[in-house]
Amino acid sequence: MALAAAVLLLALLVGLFYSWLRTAGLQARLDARLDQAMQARLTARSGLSMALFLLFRDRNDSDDLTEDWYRYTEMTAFTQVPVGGGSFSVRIIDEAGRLNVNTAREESLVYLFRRLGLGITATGTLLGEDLTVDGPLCLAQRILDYVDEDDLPRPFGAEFESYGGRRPRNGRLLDLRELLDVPGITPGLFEGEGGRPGLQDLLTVHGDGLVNLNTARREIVEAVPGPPGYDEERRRAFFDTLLARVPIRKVGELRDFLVTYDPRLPRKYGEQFVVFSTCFRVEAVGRVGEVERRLSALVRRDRYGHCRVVRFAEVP
Ligand SMILES: [Ca+2]
Ligand SMILES: [Ca+2]
Repeated sequence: MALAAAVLLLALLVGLFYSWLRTAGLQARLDARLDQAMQARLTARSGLSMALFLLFRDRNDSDDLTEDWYRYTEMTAFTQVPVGGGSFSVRIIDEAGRLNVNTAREESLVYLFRRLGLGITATGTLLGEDLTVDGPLCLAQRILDYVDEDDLPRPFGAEFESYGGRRPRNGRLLDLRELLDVPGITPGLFEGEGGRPGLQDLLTVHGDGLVNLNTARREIVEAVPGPPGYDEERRRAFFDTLLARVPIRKVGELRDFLVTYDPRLPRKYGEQFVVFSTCFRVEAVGRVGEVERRLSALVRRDRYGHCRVVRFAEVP
């Protein structure tokens, strides 16, 4: 009897021991993963430090895509920078190379969306309307209704009654991802799909609304209202000549070009552009083993190169 009890007890102990071993192994794996996550986070921060250093070192009067801050960070997409047991890649995005959705005019958004073929055409019955009529116009008007303070929908727009209990922002956006609340704006439309850029590649909510000619893509430069009175052919010739001069190093150089090209061009047209930027977004990815951590930081830089991180977020 005593022997049987001892055998049973031994079997129980062995069982418990193996169970403990399994739990301990799992815990060790969890600890290792947490440790890797922490390292990946710190590695991403190294990417941010590199970006801040490059922006700080860049102290001339203009910003363009041939400069170190852009070239060196773009290279990390192909060749990651090793740090400790991991590596990072980092991007610096000039917010002045995009249209500011808080200040943009309807004609600018419509032009841009038409030019790039962005519109709500795949979700034809989302609001019970035929949205295949003019997707780019619908998209622009819905965005503008979301931002403007009133509750009066534009002909193809959407206000309170289209939000099903939620509300449009009816004010300046603080984060571009708020646009995902607008009916019809899908993650694909926001992030880009089918070889087309997404809203996140074209729009911003930061800055004063002036567009940096040196860093904006051609469609965005063309979307800035004007030059007034130009037909399509004349516009094309104008932008061909203007953009062939990029990078423009001084704002005076831009003014001189415009006056020489067409003395009748209103001064106000040229005043919508800049060649120097003060607001950048840094996106860094740290990788350790299989674990990846992302961060996004909004950086303001003054004329002397001093950089300030005004927003910082870990991207889930
Ligand atoms: Ca510069
Ligand atoms: Ca509104």
